[in-house]
This record gives sequence, C-alpha cells and structure tokens, in this order.
Amino acid sequence: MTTTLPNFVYSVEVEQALHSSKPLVALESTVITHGLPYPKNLELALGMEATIHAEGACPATIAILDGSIHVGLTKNQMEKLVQEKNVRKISHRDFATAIVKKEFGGTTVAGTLFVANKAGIKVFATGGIGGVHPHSNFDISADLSALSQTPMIVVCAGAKAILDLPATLEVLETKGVPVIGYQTNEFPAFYSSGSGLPVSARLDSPEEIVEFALSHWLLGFQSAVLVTLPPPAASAISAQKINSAIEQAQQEAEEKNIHGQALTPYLLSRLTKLTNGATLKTNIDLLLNNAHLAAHIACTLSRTESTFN
Ligand code: PSU
Ligand code: MN
Repeated sequence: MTTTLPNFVYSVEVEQALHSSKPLVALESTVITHGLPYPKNLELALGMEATIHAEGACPATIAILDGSIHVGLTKNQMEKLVQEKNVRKISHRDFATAIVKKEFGGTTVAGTLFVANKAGIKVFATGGIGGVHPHSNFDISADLSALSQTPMIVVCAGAKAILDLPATLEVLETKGVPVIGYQTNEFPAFYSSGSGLPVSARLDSPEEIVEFALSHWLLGFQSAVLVTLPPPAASAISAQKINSAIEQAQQEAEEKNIHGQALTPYLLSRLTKLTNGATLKTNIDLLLNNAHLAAHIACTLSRTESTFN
C-alpha cells in the first residue's frame, strides 16, 4: 500500500510502523516552517517526535522536500527543511505547485490531513487549527473543510486566538465536525484555557475518545473528530492579558495590507514580539502537550483495533 501513491516518500520507520500496525501520530510542518522562529522550530519538531516515541508510538512529520511528499522525516531532512529559504505553505491547492516546481513546503492542518489520510494514519497532533479570521468576509481556513472531509482524530488547543472563535465553531458545526473538550466543557482559546464557548461533547480519557471516534466513523461519517485540550496550566495566558496584543497585531496587519496565507504567520510572530516571547513559550508547551495526548490516543486506538482483527 505504501508504494502505490505517486510523489509519496515514506521514512523507514514510518513504513515499518504502517506494516506492523504500530501506533502512529502525524505531525504538520507549517508550524515548523512558518509558525515558529529558528532554532525553536527545530527544537520543537524534534521535541514532539521524542514525546511521541517516549509513549511507544511512531511520529510521522509530513512535509514536501524537493517536490516529494514525505511521510516521516529523518533528522537531516528536518534540518534541511528549517534551513531552506523558500518554503511554500501547503494547503490542498498547493500540492501540485510544489510537485511540478520541485519546491519545499510546510503542510498546514489541511495539507497534513490529506497526506496522513492517504498514508492510513488515524491520529494527528497540531497546535491550533485555522478558522474564520475576524473582520474579513472570505478568509476562512481550508483547515475547516479538510476537517469535514477527513476521518482522523485531530488533537489541538482549539483554534488560534487570533481568529473569530464563535464563527469558527459555527462553521465546524455546519460542516458536521464534532468538537470534543478533553477534560473540559469549554473550547480552549489556544493561549488561554477557556473561551467561554461550549464544545459539542466532553470526554475524559483516551479510551473514551477512541470509542467516540470509532462510533462516529462506524455510522459512516467521514469527518475528523477534533479533540481540544487547554494549554498546560503553568503556561496558559489569561484572555484579558493577551487580547490587547491580538488587537494591536490585527490592526497592524490591516495597515500593512497583509492578507491570505501570510496573515496567520504575521500575527503569530507579531504576538511573540508584543508579549516578549510569552506567546511563543505557550505555543511550544501546548504543542508538546498535544503530541503527548495524541500518542496516548494512538496507542489506545491500536490496542482497540488489534482486539477486532
Ligand atoms: N498551529 C500553530 N502554529 C501554526 C499553525 C498551527 O501552533 O503556525 C498553522 C497550521 O498549519 C494551520 C495554519 O493549518 O497555521 C493555518 O493557516 P491559515 O489560517 O492560513 O489556514
Ligand atoms: Mn487563512
């Protein structure tokens, strides 16, 4: 199965894990190429992989190198990716561009969902999904449609706080994506633990999440199950503290006419400056936290599936 897709390259470790039904966790790479500054991005990428290994699962970081879609990167490939100057942000529409132009690319949540699903991976950890940008008629992340089309357990800290969270939840509801609060009734706000907005269901353990996802898919639904967990308490920032920085960054983006794919990376890096690095620390801590839960879920899923087979 792993050799039939054109332009797909599997790492030795991922290929072996797929063949032996070992638990796998997909990881995105836009967070590495566009979301975090060097060398924190490399440290984080390797840190998420180590966290997943420590739980007995196999990490599969997904990215485009020289026009090939890689599922699982070696340390050398990871280093090459973070040093590359021209890296495209890869959502669904961008794969063919990167392939024909032999480019490097960091896959977004949408892009990673597509590749991970083709590879047969069922669990994916990210920081925060994209969503509906405020004050903008049409900037709605492709992450939301991809989530509605891809049967995957996606672990995140909600949607990034730079977004219109009520509108993002409305779109997820319209598209039939269950939004699970992990040990919480509230949708987390990425940097902050709560948004005041309700999730569609609360679940408290990896076992409950696996049972939920299998029931959802057994009914024939094809959407992702979005598992949201708040950032670790020690690194969460209160909404009150962060909101004025978010407003300032948004206003600056408007003045500089920054839109489309460039907007999210611009806002994230401005926030890091405006908060003296506090948002960067929270972002990294929550990514590691999400990788940890995703690895637990992947191990639970693989145990559950092996009792059926
Ligand atoms: N989570 C992070 N940092 C990021 C992202 C997520 O902690 O940089 C990326 C994801 O790859 C997500 C993308 O898919 O931001 C959303 O971009 P856009 O709003 O342009 O769809
Ligand atoms: Mn966008």
